[in-house]
Amino acid sequence: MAAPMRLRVLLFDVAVLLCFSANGSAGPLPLVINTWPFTNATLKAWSEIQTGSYLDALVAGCSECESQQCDGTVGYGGSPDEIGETTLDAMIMDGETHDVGSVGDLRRVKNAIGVARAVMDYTQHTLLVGESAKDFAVEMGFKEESLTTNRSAEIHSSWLQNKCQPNYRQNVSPDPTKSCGPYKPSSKLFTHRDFVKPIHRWNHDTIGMVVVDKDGKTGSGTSTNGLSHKVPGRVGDSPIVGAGSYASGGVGGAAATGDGDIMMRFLPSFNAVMMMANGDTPQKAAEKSIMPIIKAYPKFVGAVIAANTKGTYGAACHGLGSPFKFSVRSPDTPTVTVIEQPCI
Ligand code: SD4
Repeated sequence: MAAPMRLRVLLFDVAVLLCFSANGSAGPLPLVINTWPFTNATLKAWSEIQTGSYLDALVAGCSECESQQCDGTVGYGGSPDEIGETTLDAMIMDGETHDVGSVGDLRRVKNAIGVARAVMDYTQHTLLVGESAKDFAVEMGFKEESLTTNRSAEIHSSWLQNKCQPNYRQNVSPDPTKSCGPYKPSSKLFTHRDFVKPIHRWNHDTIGMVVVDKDGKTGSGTSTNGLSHKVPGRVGDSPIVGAGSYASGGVGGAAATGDGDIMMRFLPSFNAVMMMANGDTPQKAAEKSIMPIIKAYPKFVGAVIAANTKGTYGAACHGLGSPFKFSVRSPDTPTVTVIEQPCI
C-alpha cells in the first residue's frame, strides 16, 4: 500500500501514542512480533530472548499461549472436532539453517510447539502427524493426557444439538448443511468456492510468531488447535512450512492466521519472506502475500505478519470485519504494544 497507513497503537501500562508509517516500525533489535493481542506470549518470548536463543524465545512464547489457552483457539480444551476431540498443529523454523520441526493433528499432548521443537532437534524429519506424533512426543518425555475440558465438551454438545452446524463437509448425503452424519458421497458435485467459513476473532485464532535476536538471527513459529468442528484428521496451514510461517536468515520471517484450508494453497508466509528478500518492506510484503488469495477467494478471512532482520515489521489482513490486532515488543516499544492494522 503506497499511501501512509493509519495504525492505531494501543499501549499497555504506558499512556503514550506512537505513530507508525506505511513501512511499519524500524527499531533496534531484538524484536518479538506475534499475531493477535496475545501479549503474555510476546512478553514471555521477550524475556527469553534477553538470555536465550531466538528458538528458545519462540518455544517459550508459543508455549505460554498453549498453557493459557489463548482465546480458546490455542492449546488444549478448544476447537473440538466432529467427534469432540481437540487436536493441535504447530511448527518452528530456524531461519538461519532452514531446519524445521512441525506436528499436525497432534492428540493428547498439550505442548505442541515443544513437540515441534523435538521433531526438529531429535529427528531428521520435518513433519509428524496424528497418533504417531503423539507416540513420538511420549517417547521424548512429553506427558500424554486428555485435551478435553468442560468448555470443549460443551462446545461439542451444542454443535450436536444444533444439527452439527457449522459443518465442513460438502457433496455428501444427508445434506451436511442440515444434518449430522454419518455421510456418504452424493452423486452430484457442486462448487463450494463462495462458501464463507464462520471464522471470527473468538473461534479461529492462531499464534504465529517471528523473533529476531540482537544479531539479526531469525526464526518463526506457530501453534493452534485449528478450526472448531473440523473433520477428524484435518491439518491446517499452521504446521505447513511457508504457509503457517517461514523464516530466512538475513531476510526475516512471516506468519499467518485465518482460514488455513485456503492459505495453505498459497504459501503466504513464504511469499512474504521472498518479497522481503526482493527488497519489499515487511508491510508491502505482507500485503502482496495475501493479494493472490483474495483474487481467488474474495471472501477469504486471514492475516499475515512480517518482520525483517533490521527490526522493521508490518501486517496485512482481509475479511476480518475489524482491524487485525498484533503484538510487538522491541527496544523501540516501551512495553508490549498492540497494533491495529486496518484490513485491505
Ligand atoms: C487453521 N490457520 O488451522 C489456522 C487457524 C487460525 O485464525 O489461524 N485461525 O486454519
